[in-house]
Amino acid sequence: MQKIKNYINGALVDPKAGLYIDNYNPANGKVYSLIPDSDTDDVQMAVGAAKAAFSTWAATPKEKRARIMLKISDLIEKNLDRLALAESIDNGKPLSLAKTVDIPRAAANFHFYATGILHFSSEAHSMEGSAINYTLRDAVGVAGCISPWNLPLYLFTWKIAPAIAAGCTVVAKPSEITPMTAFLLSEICIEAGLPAGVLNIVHGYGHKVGAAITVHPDVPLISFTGGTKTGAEIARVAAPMFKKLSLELGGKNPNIIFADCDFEKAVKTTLQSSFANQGQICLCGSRIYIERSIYEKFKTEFAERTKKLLTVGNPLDEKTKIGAVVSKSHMEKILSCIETAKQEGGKILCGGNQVKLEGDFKDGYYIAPTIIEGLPNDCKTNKEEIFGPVVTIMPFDSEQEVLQYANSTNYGLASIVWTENLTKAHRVAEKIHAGIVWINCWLLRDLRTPFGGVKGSGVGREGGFEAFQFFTEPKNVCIKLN
Ligand code: TXE
Repeated sequence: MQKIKNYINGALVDPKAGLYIDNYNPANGKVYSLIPDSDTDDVQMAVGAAKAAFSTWAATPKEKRARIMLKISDLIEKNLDRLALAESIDNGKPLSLAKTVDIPRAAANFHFYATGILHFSSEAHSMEGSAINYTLRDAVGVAGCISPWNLPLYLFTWKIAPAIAAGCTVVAKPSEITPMTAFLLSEICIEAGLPAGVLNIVHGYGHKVGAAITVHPDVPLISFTGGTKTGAEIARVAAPMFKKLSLELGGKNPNIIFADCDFEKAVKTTLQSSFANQGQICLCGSRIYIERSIYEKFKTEFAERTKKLLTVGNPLDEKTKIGAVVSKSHMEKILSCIETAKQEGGKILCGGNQVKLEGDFKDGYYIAPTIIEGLPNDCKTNKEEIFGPVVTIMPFDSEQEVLQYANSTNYGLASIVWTENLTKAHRVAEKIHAGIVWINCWLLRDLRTPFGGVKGSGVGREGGFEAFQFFTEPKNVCIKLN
């Protein structure tokens, strides 16, 4: 049974206490590897290595930092098939999705930030001949990066890349549910010649390793993506220590479909935005609002294609569109949410059940893509994040009504608007409370744009040069000229 290792001070090492956690393959419900059950001693070692490496790495010319990061990006691309297979086995997502989204995006993250740092500049302000001010942006120090299981390597590198590009060193913790590609990234960093201590990866439980990173006095900054509850816990610990915080949390995103939409595009993309990655993307459009005049037509077409096209199966089979959800407990959580929806008066249009596959996959964690109608907008199902292949649909009669629905949750991460009316598109976008509004598209990402949500979807922005501002501290120097 493969035992993966921590990556500390440039070496692959076992956890000091020699304890391990079972790592399950969600496709068949079997343990297929072991991950370190690390603790505060391992975190201490990692922070020590990151601290020792910081001053040299921060002083390394950005061209050199960029060169090493571009090598990492190239090696991720070169190892695409191996990384995609590992991602699919670890997470349960279709292999085709890991190959086309997760792993290419991990390479792009390193490439984008390696090149971006070469153009990151700050400002100078002249005081009409009496003084000059200039702003330096120094790397903050040791960055704590904690990431979730839904897009394992994609989100792990989304934090690490800007941090090391900006000159920080990193102690990173992937989710204990999907550690494999983070481990393979360690091997890639060694091969790319990343100096020891610049990136340290400590595997293990959130309440042990994640909590130890969060509370460590030598880690002045935490970048976190995960559940809103955990984000609140991290903020509770980090705030009194005045740490810089970026919290990328959950979402309950509205997908608003006006009658004047491009119907075919709206249906096709809504299949994606509802069920990609088994609905385990914080950006999925899980609340679908359809203008009443096309409600029946859209609902019928959407349900038909969901049943016909979105085959649930072995994630490694190229035909599979819906793989396994990430864990047994998460499957049970999603099934209980579907039960709640029924109790709240929801009518299941399709799905609503666990899928039992045959043979090797009989113990896997599969849920049929589920569409629920007939719920009131203010019910629990329409308020809380389910994070699975489950969407609700309902009609609306006016722009005002649908905006009230859209803005009615404690989340505000993303939203989708379908209309061919330009004025309406901009007017609606301006009124939606969210960090991102996609118009006639979904998950189209320009990495230069700020990324993050409002309300319970988090605080701070990652992405683009906002990420460099997060991982550096501005220092203003003012010189008197006479
Ligand atoms: O997240 P957790 P989980 C949502 C989604 C999901 C829920 C829980 O609704 O059902 O969050 O998912 C580490 N101190 N999203 O359990 O627990 C943990 O080990 C420090 C949305 O995966 O938040 C893991 O590495 N770290 C989200 C990471 O935090 C702690 C994507 C995330 O785990 C910790 C994922 C602690 N006390 C889930 N406790 C998105 N926005 O994309 C746990 N961790």
